[in-house]
Amino acid sequence: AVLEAGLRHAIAEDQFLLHYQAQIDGDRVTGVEALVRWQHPQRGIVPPSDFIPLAEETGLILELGYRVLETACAQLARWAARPGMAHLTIAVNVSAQQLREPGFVDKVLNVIGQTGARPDRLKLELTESVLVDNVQDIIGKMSALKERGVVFSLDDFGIGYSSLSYLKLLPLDQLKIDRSFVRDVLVDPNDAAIARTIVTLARSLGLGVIAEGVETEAQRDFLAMAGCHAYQGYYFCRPLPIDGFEAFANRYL
Ligand code: G
Ligand code: G
Ligand code: NA
Ligand code: MN
Repeated sequence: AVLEAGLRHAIAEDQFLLHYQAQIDGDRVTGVEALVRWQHPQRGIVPPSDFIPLAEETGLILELGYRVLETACAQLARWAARPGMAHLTIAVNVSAQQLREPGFVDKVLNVIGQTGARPDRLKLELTESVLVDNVQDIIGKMSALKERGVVFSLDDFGIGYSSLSYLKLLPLDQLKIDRSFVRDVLVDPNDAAIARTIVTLARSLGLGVIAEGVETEAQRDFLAMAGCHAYQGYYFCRPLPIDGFEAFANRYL
C-alpha cells in the first residue's frame, strides 16, 4: 500500500520520463521504442521492472500508459517539424488492461489529435497476453486505429501461449522476435530454427519482422541471412534519453 501510494504520487508529480531505443532497418534508423523510467527524487532512475508489475496490479498502468502515450506523441509532433527526423516512428508498449478499456480507441485518437502527431508514425506494441481477452473486441479496436494509420507490432513473439490461428485474425503489421531467441541464436540450433521460422512465418503472412536484443554483429549477420533486416538492441544503441538518441541518429549513417 505504501508502494502504491508512492507510485500514485509519482504519477501526480509527473516523475516519469521516456528513454528511446533505436530501431534499425537495413542501415537506416527508422524509429525508436519508448521505454518508461521513473525519475525518483531519492532513488534516481528506477527501471520499469521495479514498478510496471505494481502498476499493473493496482490499475495505475492505465494512467501511466496514457502519460507515456502523450509524451511519445508530443515527441512525434516535434520530430514532424524537423527535416531528417520526420520519418521516425515511436513504438509504445500497451498493456492488455489499456486495450481492454472501453474508451481506448478514443483516448489514443484524442492524444494523436491534441499533440498533432502523425498517426502512421505511432506503433503500438502488444503482447500475446491481450489474447486472453475477447479477441473480437481487440480486433475491432485495432482495426479502428489501423484505419487512421496507427501501426501494430506483436512484442515478445514466440514466448506467449497464443495459438497461431490468431495471427491471421489480428490486423498486425509486424512480429517482434523475442530476445530470448536472439541471445543464443549462434550457439543454440533450436533458437536458430525458431528465429528462422518466425521470419518465414512473418513473410508468409505479409507481416514485417524485427528482432530485439541484438547485441553483436554476428547475431545481426545471422538474422540478415535469415531474411530479417530490422533490429533493435545494444549492438546498435542502448535505450537513451531523447538527447542521446538524437545524437545517435544524427551520427548514424
Ligand atoms: O527498458 P527495460 O528493458 O527495462 O524494460 C523492461 C520492460 O518494461 C519491458 O518488458 C517493457 O516492455 C516494459 N515497459 C517499458 N516501458 C513501458 C511502458 O510504457 N508501458 C508498459 N506497459 N510496459 C513498458
Ligand atoms: O520486449 P520489451 O518491451 O520488454 O523489450 C524492451 C526491453 O529489452 C528493455 O528492457 C530494454 O532495455 C531491453 N533491451 C533492449 N536491447 C537489449 C539488448 O540488446 N539486450 C538485452 N539483454 N536487453 C535489451
Ligand atoms: Na516492447
Ligand atoms: Mn519485447
